[in-house]
Amino acid sequence: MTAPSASRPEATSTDVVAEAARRRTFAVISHPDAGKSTLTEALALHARVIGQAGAVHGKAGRRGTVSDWMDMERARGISITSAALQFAYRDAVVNLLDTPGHADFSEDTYRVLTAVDAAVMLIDAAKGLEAQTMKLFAVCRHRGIPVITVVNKWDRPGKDALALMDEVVERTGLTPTALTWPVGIAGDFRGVLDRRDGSYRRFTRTAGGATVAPEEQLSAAEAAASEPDAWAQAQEEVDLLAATAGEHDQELFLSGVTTPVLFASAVSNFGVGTLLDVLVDLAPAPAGRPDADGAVRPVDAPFSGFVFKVQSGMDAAHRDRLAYIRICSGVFERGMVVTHDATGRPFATKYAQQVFGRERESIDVAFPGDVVGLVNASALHVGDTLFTERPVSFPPLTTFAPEHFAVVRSIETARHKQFRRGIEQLESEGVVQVLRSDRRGDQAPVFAVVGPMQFEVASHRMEQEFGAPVHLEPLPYSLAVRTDEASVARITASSGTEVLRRSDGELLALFTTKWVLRVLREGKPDLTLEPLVAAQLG
Ligand SMILES: Nc1nc2c(ncn2[C@@H]2O[C@H](COP(=O)(O)OP(=O)(O)OP(=O)(O)O)[C@@H](O)[C@H]2O)c(=O)[nH]1
Ligand SMILES: [Mg+2]
Repeated sequence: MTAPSASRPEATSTDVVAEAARRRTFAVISHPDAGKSTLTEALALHARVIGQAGAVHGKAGRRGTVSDWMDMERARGISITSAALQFAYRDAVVNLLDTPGHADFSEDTYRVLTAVDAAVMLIDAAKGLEAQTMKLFAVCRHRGIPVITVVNKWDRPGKDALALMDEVVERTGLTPTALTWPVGIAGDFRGVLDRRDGSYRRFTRTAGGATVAPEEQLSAAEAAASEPDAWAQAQEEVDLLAATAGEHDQELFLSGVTTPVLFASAVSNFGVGTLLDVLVDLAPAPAGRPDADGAVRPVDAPFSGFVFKVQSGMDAAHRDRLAYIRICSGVFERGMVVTHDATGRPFATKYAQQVFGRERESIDVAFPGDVVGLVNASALHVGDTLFTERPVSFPPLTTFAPEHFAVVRSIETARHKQFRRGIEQLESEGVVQVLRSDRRGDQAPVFAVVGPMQFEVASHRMEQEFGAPVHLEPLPYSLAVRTDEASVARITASSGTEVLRRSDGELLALFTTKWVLRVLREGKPDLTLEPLVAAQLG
């Protein structure tokens, strides 16, 4: 911790523990389009930090959610990059990260999942479990992240609620423990039966779902009188459920055996208040974090945190760059000097900000679980650790193996400086990986990405943000493996291959097909041809 100063007394260890205990840091995740950004906004609305949700929801005309701030996101109605929102609710401090659902941006989602203590998984009531849903459940299991499941869009015709629960059990292996149960079939959402006390929470629609939907709590007898059929059906289903699904058990939830389930309609703000309360009541507070050697740094250890995301272009007027830090231990005080593990150098944290979508304001103090933005911290890269006193390095973040490659050239040769700067920035944010070789030269580096939509984002940002319009020429490669200098000449002697150097120094051999790679491996078994990462989400 920093030395006590007259103006800002040092927080005691008890403060840190108590402050950490108030934090709830979680990601909202799902297959594309299940309603993450809409739910994010609805949660902020319920916490009364925004006055009105995006008025007109619906892809074409909606007014953009707070977390989808990029012009491309607003134009297309999808999330391209994750967004952080911090706000207070009840006695808690909520750090919410809205992630992009599209597989092409899954590396961003994956990084966010390294920085949270829990996840809210959305399932579209009409679609059930989809491809990305399955991958994300697997990532959460692998990382030991407890998941709260929300069946969303219950205001629209969809699947049967019991069938959805069966799907969860059969396909994820998790036991769903429904905390609420819908009253009214999908498409006729009247309210929920709260399984915790047997009461009925009746929702009232508001115009366009723009404001908090009033909720009344009725007893079972009152519910039976007011909605005889729908209530009876909900009761019947809940009885059936009791036979198969378990009750909530905090230990089993935290250890990833069960997932509490809630029913909601984010667009109408139904069930959102209950979710917020469940997050505060059940989601885990920050705990000590294992370092790269597996030793746990407890929350009351001296300050530590790591960078899980870098983003620029949030503020068109200032063109600044924000490094998002997840605080793991200790007290963060703006202005404190910390050590940057990658360089061993001191790093001054003069410009620290609390983030709310694209809005930001200066923050003076932060605690474990908090996400803090450091402005123009150009030395910081994704995965870097910052600490005070006792040194620590948290595990490096996995870089995904690219599967699409394109040569990038500046359309206007006079704008070479802007071209270089843009490429450097996109690379440092991890929007694309950049590969180079002597043969191709510095004017024509190669963008390497997990999914082709990353090309569109990169090309759009090169033009809009850096004033360097580019032309992308796709290359025929579809996979990359790690190699070494000694193998290069013999690899490139085969057709359908090329070796380039990534800016982190790694040599990557690219192949048109896995057959080309296999033939080479079999013919020349002594070559270094190693997978870049063991497994990936995407
Ligand atoms: N009917 C209905 N529509 C919803 C609900 N929640 C979200 N939507 C709509 O579904 C569409 C997608 O919503 P988003 O919140 O952008 O979905 P997302 O999961 O953030 O999408 P990506 O970030 O691109 O993966 C929008 O048109 C929303 O208005 C809901 O509860 N009911
Ligand atoms: Mg979104």
